[in-house]
Amino acid sequence: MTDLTPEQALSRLEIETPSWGYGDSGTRFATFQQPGRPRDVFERLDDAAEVQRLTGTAPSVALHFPWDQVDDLGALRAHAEQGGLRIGAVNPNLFQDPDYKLGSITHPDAGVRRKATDHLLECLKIAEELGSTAQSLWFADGTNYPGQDDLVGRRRRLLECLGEVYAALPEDQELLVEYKLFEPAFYATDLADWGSSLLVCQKLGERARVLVDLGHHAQGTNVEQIVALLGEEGRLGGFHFNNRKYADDDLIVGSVNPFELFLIFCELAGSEHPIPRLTIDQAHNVEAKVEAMVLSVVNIQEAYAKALLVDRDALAAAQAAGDVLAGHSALLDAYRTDVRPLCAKVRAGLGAAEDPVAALRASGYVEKITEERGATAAVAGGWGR
Ligand code: RM4
Ligand code: MN
Ligand code: MN
Repeated sequence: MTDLTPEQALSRLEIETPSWGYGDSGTRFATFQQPGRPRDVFERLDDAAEVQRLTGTAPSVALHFPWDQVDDLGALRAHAEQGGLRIGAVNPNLFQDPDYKLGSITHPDAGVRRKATDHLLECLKIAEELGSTAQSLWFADGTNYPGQDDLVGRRRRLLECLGEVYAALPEDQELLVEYKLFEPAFYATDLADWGSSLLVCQKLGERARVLVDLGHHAQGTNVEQIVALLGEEGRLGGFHFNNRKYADDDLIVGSVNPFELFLIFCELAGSEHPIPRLTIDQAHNVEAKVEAMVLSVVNIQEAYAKALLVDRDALAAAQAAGDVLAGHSALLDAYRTDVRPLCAKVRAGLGAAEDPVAALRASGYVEKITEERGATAAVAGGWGR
């Protein structure tokens, strides 16, 4: 738990935004291109820099490879730094190449596993060049039918490949291992839950930790309890923030279930461990992308602000006395506080906007990028670009 005042703690909050959250994304059915959408990773960084300018709390950008591949990584890094940004986690993409139809690091064919492992190894080098300190791994690997492949065999292949990657992991990088209940595989996902990721991390070593994506659980799962347990084990590597109603909906964080977000931050704010890497992982399919990102950052700021206001002494006293509803009230009192003035003050202190959404709308930024980058293209594009 922090000794800082809520204002000081809030000023230090850092959210990583995802390059792929600025580019095109779609559903299984369609991708609707937006006017002013970035045409390449440099323009995605420009949008991220605008989000940082408005919020003061989004100083790093997670990248996805090969979506964000460029010939000159040095130029990419310099472009980020010119925009006041750092490169955040590197996310290797092992789910779009046709070779990965039946899996990547779990694939029954050793040649495909080699190719997948080589991409992971290449991403270690990419991260070094970009000054990134994390590999954020999500695997689409899984099977659709009972009998399609051997479950134990797949597990062994996964561990063998990740063992090779971990052995090559530079000292200043960590490995974040994400899990997801289902999709794209529907019968058995190889890393389906926090337990299967945690076991992998424990086998690999101390710099391997679990990444929690809020949209990757069964309905009703108590995510804040997962956060508490992983934190206690020292294995909470970070988050992919978003919100969901049904599955991995990738909606704006805090839009559907702000109370869950608050409870997650209560665990983080009350923990003895430092706040882990906080990344947004969203797909803005129909909403304005830059504004959606700004709103996401603001929602996270507000959830954290409320969590920092929890009267911890009152909470502990109520819990020790077995006073169920006094403990519950300690949380509700904080949750019901209007923290918008506090967040506005903190942002102003950071040189950002008191009201970032209003400031974005007034700034003409979206009109400017629409003018520069062109309006909607006629042909629908792919994901992440
Ligand atoms: C997955 C998962 C990954 C993200 C991709 C785009 O569902 O959340 O973290 O990189 O989507
Ligand atoms: Mn994710
Ligand atoms: Mn996801």
